[in-house]
This record gives sequence, C-alpha cells and structure tokens, in this order.
Amino acid sequence: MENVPKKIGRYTILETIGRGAMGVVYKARDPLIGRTLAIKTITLSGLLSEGQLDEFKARFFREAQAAGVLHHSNIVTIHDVGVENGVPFMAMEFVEGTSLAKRLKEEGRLKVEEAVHVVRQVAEGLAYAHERGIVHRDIKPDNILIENGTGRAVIADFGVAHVTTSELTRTGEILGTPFFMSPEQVLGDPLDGRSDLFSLGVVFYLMLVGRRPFKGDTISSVCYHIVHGQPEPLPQDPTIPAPLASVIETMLCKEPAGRYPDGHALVRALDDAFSQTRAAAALSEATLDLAPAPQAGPGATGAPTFPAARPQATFAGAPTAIQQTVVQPPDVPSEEESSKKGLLVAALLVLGVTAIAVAFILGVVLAAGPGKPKPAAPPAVTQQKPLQPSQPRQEPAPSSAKRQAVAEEPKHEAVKHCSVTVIFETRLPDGRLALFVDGQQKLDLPFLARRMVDGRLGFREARTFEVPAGKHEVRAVVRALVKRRPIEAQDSKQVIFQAGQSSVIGIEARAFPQAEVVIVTQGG
Ligand code: 3AM
Repeated sequence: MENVPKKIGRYTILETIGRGAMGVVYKARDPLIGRTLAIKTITLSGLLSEGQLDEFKARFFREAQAAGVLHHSNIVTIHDVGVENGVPFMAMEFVEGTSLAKRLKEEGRLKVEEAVHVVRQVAEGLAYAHERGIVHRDIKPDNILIENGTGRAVIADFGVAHVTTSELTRTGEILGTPFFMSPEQVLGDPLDGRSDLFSLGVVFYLMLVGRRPFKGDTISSVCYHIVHGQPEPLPQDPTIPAPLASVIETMLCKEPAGRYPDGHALVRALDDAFSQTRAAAALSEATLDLAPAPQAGPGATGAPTFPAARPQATFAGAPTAIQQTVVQPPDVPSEEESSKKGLLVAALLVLGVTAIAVAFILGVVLAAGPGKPKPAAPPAVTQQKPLQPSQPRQEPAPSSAKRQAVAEEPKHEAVKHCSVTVIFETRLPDGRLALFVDGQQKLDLPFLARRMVDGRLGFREARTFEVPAGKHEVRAVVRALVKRRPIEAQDSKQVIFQAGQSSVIGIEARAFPQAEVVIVTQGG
C-alpha cells in the first residue's frame, strides 16, 4: 500500500477514497471548520518539464478559480486549492457516495428511472455551468458521483479535468479517453457546452444499455465511430421507453446544432418523453380496458416511472445510404489476415524488439465533390429524423470546415478532391510516420511518446490532407527506435476514394509480439 500522507495543506487526511490516472482522492478534515472534505491530488511529475509544470500549476489555479464560483447542488463545490510538496491539490465538497463508474462496473446498467434521474440532474448542473461559460470537457461516469441515500448526482472535476487534459495536449493533438468525447472534441474543433451534452448522451446510453454506443476495440476505431459512425441501435428492450431513444439520438447528434441547445432543453425533452410514455400507456390501458386484465404495469407511485415501451426502441430508420457505405474501422481484422500480415511484415523488423508498441492510423475519407450527386450521402452521417412531432428540430449546421466539406451538396459534375483525415496513434516511444498516396508522400509526422491521460506513454495526432477522388495505393511506414534499435513496420493497400461516399483506411502497425501491419478498407 502506498504511504498515506497525514496532512495536505492544513487538512488532516483521514483515508484514501480512490485513485485515478492523475492522482489520488482522500477523505480529509478541515481542522479549522471541522468540515469533512475530499482532497484530490494531481500528480504530473515525470510527465512534464519544470517549465511545463509551473505553467500547469498557474493554469490549474486559474481554472480552479473559475470553477470555484460554481455553486450548484449537482456540481461538486471546490473549497480550496494549493500545492503540497510540489503537488497541486484541490479541496472539495465530500460526497458520501459512489462514482457512477463504480456503479456501472458493479451493476452493469441502471434502471431506466434512475438513469433518467441522473441525466436530468447532470443536465441541470451543466446548464448552470455553461451559462457561466464553463465547459466541463470530460463528462464520463468517473466524474459523476451519486450520493448514498438521496440519489443526488454530482459532477466532479469541473476545471481540473480540462486542465489536466489540455496541459498534455498540443495543438492538433488529441489525448485522453475518447469514449465519451464529442465529435468536435475528437477532431480538435472548438467546442461549447453542447459537447458536454454529447458526452452525457454517451453516459446515458451506457447507463441504459450497459455498453457504450460507439464500438471499437482500439481508440482510433472508437474515434472513427464517434465522428462518422452511427450509435449502436438500442436493444429491443421493453424497459427502455421509445421516446428516450429519440432523446439519446438528439444528444448524440454529430453536429452540435442538432443537439439540445442547453441542459434545460434536455431536461424538458426528458420530461416530454416521460409524459409521452405515460400518455401512450394510459391510452393503451384505456384501449385494453375490455380485454383480459393486463399484467401489472410498472409502479404508479413515487419517482418517475416509465411504463414499458414499445419493443422497437431503436434509433430511427433504416440505415441511410451513407450508413450502408461507411466502412468499418479496422478494429476487427480477421485473425487469419492479421496473422498472415504479421508474419509477412515480421521480416521487416529487427530482431530482439521487446517493447510493446502499437501504431494505428485511422484515415477517414470525406468526399468533397460530386460524382453522381447523391444528396443523401455525406450529410446523412449527421442527419437525424425529427424526434417528436411536437418538437421542431433545428437543422444540423456544420460546425467546421471539415464538416462543411462533407455536408455540402454536390454542385459540379467533375469530382476533384476528397478530404482525408488521418488519426495516427502509437505507443511506440519515438519515431516517424510516413504516409504515401501513389508513391507521393502526403504525411511525414515525427512523434515522441508522452504520458497520455490513461497513464501510459503514447502519441496521437490528427492530420487532414486532400487526395483526388479515385483509386489509390496508400502506404504507411512507421519507423521507430525501440531500445535504441531501429524498427520498421509498413503496409499498403488499394483504396477507392469516392465522391459522395465516406470510407476509411486503417493501418495498424504492431511491433510486439510480432511485427504486424494491417490495412483494412471497406466500402468506398
Ligand atoms: O469510484 P469510487 O466511488 O470508488 O467516488 C470517487 C471514486 O471512488 C471518489 O474518488 C474515487 C476516485 O475518483 N471521489 C471523487 N471525488 C469525490 C468527492 N468529492 C469522491 N468521493 C467523495 N467526494
């Protein structure tokens, strides 16, 4: 067991509550006021240089100051910040309870009523913070605490999450756990409170279903799905009311403009969904009045209770054209293919490589021009059907140039270029990625692994470039030094970049246990 300090600042440490990637959370007591509080330490030593550390501390205090003005029952109140033995810490309200992450780990998923209750409360807390210009940027189950007894949901880490993540982030680089990130966050675009509402949508889905909506075994494939894929359909579960599927669908809209504008609107939508479900249930009860006695419905008293839903609680509609053509990311290469390629490329590697290294590129090709105009194609990724007849939807508006290229209607006959976004990720210590299209180098990206938010070393960066639409040979070469030995992993693939369609190139280079480079392409 680690040494538990007796004191941090003026606070007496009582016990360790838990630990995260960035530090430890203690239960403590303020001897002056006699108040119990929680103290979170932020350990970044070894991750940052001296200068960076100073800069980090300054930012940490600035952000804590900003978050310190937030007083809301659904936000953990920050009482104090300080530095103890060079380690920044934050003293905050102690919440006698459990993180949502722990609950989900133990229980798999929550009852619909409780999940809705949590989302409602978090939405209220977010609305309050967003009105004051503060975006959380890291809404995830670990940062939502549920108080024992009362069920109060409280958002933790306002300010800190943002600083710790952004401190380790350079321009254009994405670090951190992407599972709950919004598309604009994954792409490194500017974001506002609606990004938090997207993340909350992911949390909501996870609470209801027990798994996340955007699948993927690797970070890059999850990123791909967040930006371009559709959420996994909700299971045919009669306990999940259909109107809730619409609420989640809106929360998970790719474009911020298609989401609820703020937390209050989300709360109203949840209430609407609730009353719709009640009305539908009442109607069906009335209709069934003459029929044999129905089975006892869900509880009719107390907390909001959703009657059983229609069984088709899925995201609206059949796959659109783009959904059908969107290719799968390279998260599931066949065993056979992987091992064959692994063997093939093993020859390229210098013997004796022992470090684990994973390099992974996910390229997303967004058609910019028209071949045959396919109005439903690129925009379909972001389009969603109206949710409820009574609730007019705002038209999703592209939030960035990247998206604009996708969403624009084809205007000319000839296809010119496609915009390709490559997300490169590696666990190799340092090296260089080169990407060639038809032998012409499109990317030359040096990388140097640094500590990522998951505590491991790595590097991730997104780059966009243009290619003419058509068939191309794409080759990726990753060179790196592992224990001072040079290694190289590479592979190439024919890829068709088509206008009006979306496709993906994924290249995975593994240097342990054997060299392996895989490119997966589908669709296009
Ligand atoms: O995941 P569990 O519940 O075991 O609940 C948080 C988590 O524990 C707890 O610290 C652990 C690591 O994040 N925690 C975080 N902030 C807290 C707070 N303000 C807190 N517990 C009480 N009050």
